[in-house]
Amino acid sequence: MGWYLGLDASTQSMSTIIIDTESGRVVVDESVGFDECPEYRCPQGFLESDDPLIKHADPLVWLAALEKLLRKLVDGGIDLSRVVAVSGSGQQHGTVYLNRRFLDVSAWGASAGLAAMIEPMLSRKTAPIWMDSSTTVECREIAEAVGGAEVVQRKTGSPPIERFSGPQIRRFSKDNPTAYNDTAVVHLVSSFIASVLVGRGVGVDIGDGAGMNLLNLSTLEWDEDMLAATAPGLRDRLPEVVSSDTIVGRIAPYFSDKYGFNPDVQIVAWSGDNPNSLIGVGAHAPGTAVVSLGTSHTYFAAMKKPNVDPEGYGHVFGNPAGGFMSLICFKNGALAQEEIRDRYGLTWEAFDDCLRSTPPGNSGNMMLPYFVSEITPLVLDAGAVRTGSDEFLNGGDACAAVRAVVESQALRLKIHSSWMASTPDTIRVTGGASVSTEVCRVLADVFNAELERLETGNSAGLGAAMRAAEAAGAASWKDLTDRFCQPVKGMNVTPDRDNAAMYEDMQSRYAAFAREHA
Ligand code: XUL
Repeated sequence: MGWYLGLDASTQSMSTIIIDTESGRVVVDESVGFDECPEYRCPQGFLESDDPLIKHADPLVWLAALEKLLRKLVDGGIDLSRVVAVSGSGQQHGTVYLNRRFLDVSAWGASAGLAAMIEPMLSRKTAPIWMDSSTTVECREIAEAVGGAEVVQRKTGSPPIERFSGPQIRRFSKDNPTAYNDTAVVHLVSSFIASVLVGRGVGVDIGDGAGMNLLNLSTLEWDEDMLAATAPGLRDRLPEVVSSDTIVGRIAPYFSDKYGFNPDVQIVAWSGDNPNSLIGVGAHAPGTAVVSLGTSHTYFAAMKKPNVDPEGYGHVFGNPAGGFMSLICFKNGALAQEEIRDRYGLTWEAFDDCLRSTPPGNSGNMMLPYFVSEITPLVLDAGAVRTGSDEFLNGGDACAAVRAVVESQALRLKIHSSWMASTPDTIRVTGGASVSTEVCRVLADVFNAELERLETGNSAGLGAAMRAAEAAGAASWKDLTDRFCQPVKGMNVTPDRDNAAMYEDMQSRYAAFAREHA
C-alpha cells in the first residue's frame, strides 16, 4: 500500500498521475507542456524542419520538463517520499542515440541538471519521433532484405512503417555513418527516460519494443534477420528486451536528493503510451475497444494472439498485462482539430457549438483531414481535401469545417479498425478531446456504440501508475481496474439510431472519397 507514480512523456507534454492504492484515489494529476520550456524550441513536441516529412524532437526537452514537473509537485506540497514505485509511458517509436559516455556510470553526476548531464552523451542531437514519415526508402530496403513486407509483418506484427524505430535507425546509419558508429546504444523514449530515472541504461519492454520492426513477436527477442536488414552492428547497440513488469532498478540518488524520493523507490520498466493506455482505461483483457483522442488518434484493444491487419495499417504490440494488443494510429488527430479551430478563430466552446448547430452528415460536406502527411491511409503529400457546397469548398463555412473534420476522423477510425473484431457495443474513450460531449456524440453515432468516459483524460499516466503498483505487488490487475478505471456515471454517450443508420451510408461515400485521394 502507498503511492504509485506514473509519468507520461507524450508528444506535447510531460505529465504525471499518482495513485494511492489504500484510498483508491488519484492523488496527483499534473502536467508541464513543452511550450513551457521554450529554449528547446519544441512547443508542439517537435523542432521546425524545412522537410514536412521530418519530425524530430530535442530529447533534452523531455528531461527539462520532467524536472519542471517534479519541482512543481514539490513546490505544491506533494510529499514524494510517500511514493513506493514509479513507472512511465513514452510516445512510441521515437529513438534516442547515445555515445559511450552513457554507458559510463561515473559520468552520471547530475549536479547541473539532467539535461546538462545527458547533453554530452548524445551521439545525435535530435530524436526522430512517431510523426516522422521520411523513411519510405528504408522501409522498402528492409522489406526486400528479408523477403517482403509480409515477412516483416509476420515476424514483428507490422510491415515496415516509416515512423517505426528500425527504419529510422537505418536511415541514420546510412545518412550519418560516423555518428552511427559513435552510437553505443539506441533507446526508445520510454527506455531512455527510465534509464535516466535509474542512473544507468535499462531494458526496453515488449509493449513498446514491438513498435520497432525489430522484435520477433513469437520469441519476444530481437529478430536476427530484422537486425541484419536494419543496420550494421545493431545487436550490440540495443538494450535488452524485458517483460513489462520488470523492476529495472532503484531510483537514482539525484532524485532522492533533489525531490525527496525515498532511495528505495522501485523503477518499473516503462512502456509505450498506447500499451499504458490499454491498462489505464481498464481494457487489459480482450473485449473492450478503446479510442484515444490525443495528439495522435488511436483505436486499440487487447488480444490473445497476434493477428495482423490484411491492409497493413494496423499493428500488434505487447500488452503489458500479458498477451498482445492491436492498434491503429492516425497522425492527423488533435492538431487537425486545432488547425480548424485556429483557422476560423474559434474557442473550444465555439467549436462544440458548431457541432451542435450542424446536422449529422454535414449536408454532404466532407473533408480528408490530411493537414500533415498521414499514416492511415499512407498519404505523404499533406493537404486537407474537401467536397461539398461551394461555400464549404471556398473555406467560408466555419461550422461545416468543424463538423467535417470531426466526422472524417470518426469515420476513418471505424473504417480502418474493421479488421480487428466485430463492431463493439461499447467503446471507452480517452485523451484530450474526450472531454467534449459533442465530439463523443459523433463517435458514438458513427460506431453505433455506447461511449464510456473515465475520470482522467490521461490514461497513459494512469496506466503507468497502475503498472508500477502491480509490478511492486501492491494489487492485482482486477483490483486496480475496479478501483481506478470505472466509467464516470452520467458521462456515457448513447448513440442515436437514426444518425447511426445515416453514418452507415455515409461510411461508403467517405471511403470512396478517401480512396480517390490515396
Ligand atoms: C502509435 C503512435 C502514436 C504515438 C504517440 O503507433 O505512433 O500513438 O505512440 O502517441
